[in-house]
Amino acid sequence: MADTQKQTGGEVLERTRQETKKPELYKVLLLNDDYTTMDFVVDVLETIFHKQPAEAYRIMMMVHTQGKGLCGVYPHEVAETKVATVIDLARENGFPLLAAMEPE
Ligand code: TYC
Repeated sequence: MADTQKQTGGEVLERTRQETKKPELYKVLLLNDDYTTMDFVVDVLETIFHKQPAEAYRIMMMVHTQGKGLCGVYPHEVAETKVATVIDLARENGFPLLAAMEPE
């Protein structure tokens, strides 16, 4: 018998646990540095995180002034891919920009 159901006389009494798990979510953050250009960070936020220009600029300035800023919240595998894509694109363009993920 499936462990999700209890039965008596062939009838289903109750479900004993949830069948669908909520995905664990992770924040993706950009970190400040002294060398990456502001324009490049805005471009990253628009292309990788699909932000509108004004929102991309706001997040970039948050990172610049506060040291880090939230780009989005994603399931684990998506967050990992975003971080890797940011770092790959930054290195291809000669910038030391860093991104990180942490549990929501
Ligand atoms: N501090 C950088 C500068 O003055 C700009 C910058 C913003 C860099 C955000 C990284 O995640 C960052 N050119």
